[in-house]
Amino acid sequence: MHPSTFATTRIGPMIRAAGRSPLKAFASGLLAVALAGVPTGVSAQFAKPEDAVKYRKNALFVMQQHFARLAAMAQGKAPYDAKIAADNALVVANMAALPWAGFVEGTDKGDTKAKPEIWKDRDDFRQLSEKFVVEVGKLRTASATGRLDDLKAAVNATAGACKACHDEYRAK
Ligand code: ASC
Repeated sequence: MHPSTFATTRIGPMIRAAGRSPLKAFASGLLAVALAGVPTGVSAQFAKPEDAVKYRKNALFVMQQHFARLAAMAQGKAPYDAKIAADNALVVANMAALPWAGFVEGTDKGDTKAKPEIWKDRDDFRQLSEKFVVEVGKLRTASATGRLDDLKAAVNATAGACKACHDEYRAK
């Protein structure tokens, strides 16, 4: 689904249906979009191969920055704060859907550590990315319990899913 279609279908009716307060309806529409997150069908289009490489690297980078905040809490390097944990896990969960579209055929060249094996073992790579997305979903749930032990377990499982893919498919 195109992002603008998504926004129109979600926010549009809410605004129109709101006789009493369009502003309130708009706010709740935005909230609905935020909670719904990135639509699972969304994927970027790339004008050139370098854009696909840049896209996946940047998506992974942003995701990592937010995962690092969770990892710091899990490792006792930052104070545990349930609200900050939940906020960061939400960003990670949304970002987790994005990088995979950037692994376009023929983009094992250039400024990338992606190994050619990704395109030889497509199914395995997809399974690892799907496993990762599942772990990130659990991470989001764990971040909302308010228990540091839950966060620790989910951070470890997620890091394991990161590593499983890196070990096979990312050059050193
Ligand atoms: C991180 C990070 C990764 C994973 C991986 C887990 O924080 O940037 O790539 O965890 O190191 O082994």
